[in-house]
Amino acid sequence: MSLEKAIRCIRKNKRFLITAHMGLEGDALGAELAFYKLLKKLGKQAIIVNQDALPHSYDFLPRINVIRQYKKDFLKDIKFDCFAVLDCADLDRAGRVRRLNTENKPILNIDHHISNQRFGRINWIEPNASSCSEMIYKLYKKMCVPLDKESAICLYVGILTDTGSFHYSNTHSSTHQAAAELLSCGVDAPSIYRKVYESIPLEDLKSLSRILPKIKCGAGGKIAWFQLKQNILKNKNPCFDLSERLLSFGRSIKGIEVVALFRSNFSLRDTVRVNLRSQGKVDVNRIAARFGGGGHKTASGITIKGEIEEVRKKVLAEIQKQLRRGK
Ligand SMILES: [Mn+2]
Repeated sequence: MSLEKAIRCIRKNKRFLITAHMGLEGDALGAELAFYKLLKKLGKQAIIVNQDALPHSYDFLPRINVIRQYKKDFLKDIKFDCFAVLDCADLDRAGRVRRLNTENKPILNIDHHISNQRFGRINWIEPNASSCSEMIYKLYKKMCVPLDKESAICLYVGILTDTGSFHYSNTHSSTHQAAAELLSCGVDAPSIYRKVYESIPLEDLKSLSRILPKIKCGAGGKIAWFQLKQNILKNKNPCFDLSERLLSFGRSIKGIEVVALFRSNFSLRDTVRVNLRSQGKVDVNRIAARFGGGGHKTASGITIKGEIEEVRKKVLAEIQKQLRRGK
């Protein structure tokens, strides 16, 4: 089984570079930090490097300051034997960090996206896991590494955010079992919830109220979408973290099957970032795959080259096609 292979890889190697996908969120950060901690407990060396800056909303995660941001020419002297990529369906999602693997060190690919491209030397992929964090939890158990409060907080945040607080269809009994044990390690669930979901800066709430009226609906009320030009966001903050909010507002509309969010990309010019969410009838991983993206059946993402208007039309047409097929 690939979990065993992952464990062998961890035991065999000494120095690890850990990374996750661009557009950092709870699962990527939680899994990275808990994996880092596990390696440290096993007496290994580890460093976490991401392309993107840390979103301030996760400042409360224990040891978040060990995470470093990629810079050109940096880390030239840092040696590692294993390049661990977490929560990435394909290696491109790691962004420029992949350039650090100049010596082609073996890649350990740990992920739960059904669309995972198996780009690693070792691929431990569990499409049924709620989150990458739940997989790292499994790693702690399998390797008999004791959980402490800090890693428990990180893992809990990853599971919480990737399951939309335990209500998406990726929430299984194993997910609750993992969460239960994390709580017994001292995680304070109400305080974590408050930090993750009820700490919106007033400015962000105001921009949310400006963006919400821009919602559009189509296909007889089955598709909702937002199209955001860069200039709608007051501060061109690449850590803009309201997309998840917009998507969940979209999902909560009566009768909606698919929600799409189209954004001009900040870090990559002339591209559009598309996020898709489905209530289950439409497989949005399949839609994303048509445009070179991927993810899960009910949540996926794509980066598409082109002008936002034209990208929106193409993607919406594909969603409608799938909707008709699903009838
Ligand atoms: Mn994830």
